[in-house]
Amino acid sequence: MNVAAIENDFQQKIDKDLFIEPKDAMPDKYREHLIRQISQHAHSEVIGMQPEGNWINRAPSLRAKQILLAKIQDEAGHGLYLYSAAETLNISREELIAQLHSGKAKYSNIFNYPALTWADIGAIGWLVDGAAIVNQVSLQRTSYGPYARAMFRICKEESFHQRQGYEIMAHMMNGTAEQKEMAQDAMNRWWWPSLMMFGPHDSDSPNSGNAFKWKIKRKGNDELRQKFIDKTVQQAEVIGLTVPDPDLKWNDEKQCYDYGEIDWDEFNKVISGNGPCNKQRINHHIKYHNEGAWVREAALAYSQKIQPNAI
Ligand code: FAQ
Repeated sequence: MNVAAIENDFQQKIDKDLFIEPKDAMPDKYREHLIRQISQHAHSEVIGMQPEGNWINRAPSLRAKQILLAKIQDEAGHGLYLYSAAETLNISREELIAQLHSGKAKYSNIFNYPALTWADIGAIGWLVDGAAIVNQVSLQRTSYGPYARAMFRICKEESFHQRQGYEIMAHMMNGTAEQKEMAQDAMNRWWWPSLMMFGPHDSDSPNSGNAFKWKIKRKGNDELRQKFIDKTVQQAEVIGLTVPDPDLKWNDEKQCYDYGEIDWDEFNKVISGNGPCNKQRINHHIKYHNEGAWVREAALAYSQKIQPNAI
């Protein structure tokens, strides 16, 4: 088949809402688009373990520590599902990690902020996982089969993550004046970066055109952000937290909240490597990746011993 015939056949499958599977013919640009998005998603899950990992030894109770440990392990598992999905597109794990280390591949803006207090662990679970779920539920219907299937498994776990974060915030808002202040301070610092997680406005989103044509994205950045705001503002009200946006107002006509302008200069600074923790996050990943080289070598040697013909 020539290139035009392959593209035609491929687009027909997409238009019929059929999944594209690894062995199906696909345009190079679709493959590259997916590698970019899925690998960035995988890197986000793994780098996202760092701000929370910093609190395992300081969790305020054994129960809190067990929950946090389980959540962070889930994030590692999400990274593994997603790296495996990306590898079906004919790129190796080593190449994916090299792209992360060189800065070619991005990861979510949100993980370049520090987790300063225990309330930040609540805010991360509630707001960051909450934003991630809204995005990932819509990706369950993405057109690439392995990515969509990974999303089903991930969404089930993310909803536990969101609830454990909300529980921490609710608990603190029921506590002393200092605890309430700590929870509000975490809300103030994590709210705007969480809104940025959905990416630039649709009008400034260069990847959205092809993403919609190929049904990689089912909903736009702005629609998902709005959905997140509408459900989260109500949750904040229930526990007495104030959303740090003076322009936030219910719009009766549109039946959703109007909100203030996002600081896109800050977003661009953070995603181009100049946020508060970018260097720390990547240096940490490089250090432990290098220290873990012997584990990868041992696992490879073992798999070759039991399966001598395996590559
Ligand atoms: N951060 O043209 P668009 C989680 C970049 S998982 C950094 O709109 P697209 C779970 C974008 O890559 C969180 N960069 O791009 C957890 C592009 O640059 P490029 C991760 C961003 O792909 C919780 C440029 O801006 N979730 O949190 C961001 O169509 C707690 C233009 O943007 C996913 O990755 C950003 N927020 O739409 C784990 C979901 N937004 O690549 C641990 C899957 C945009 O051309 C602890 N990804 N950029 O150089 C997606 O749905 C999409 O990729 C979007 C961006 C919506 C993020």
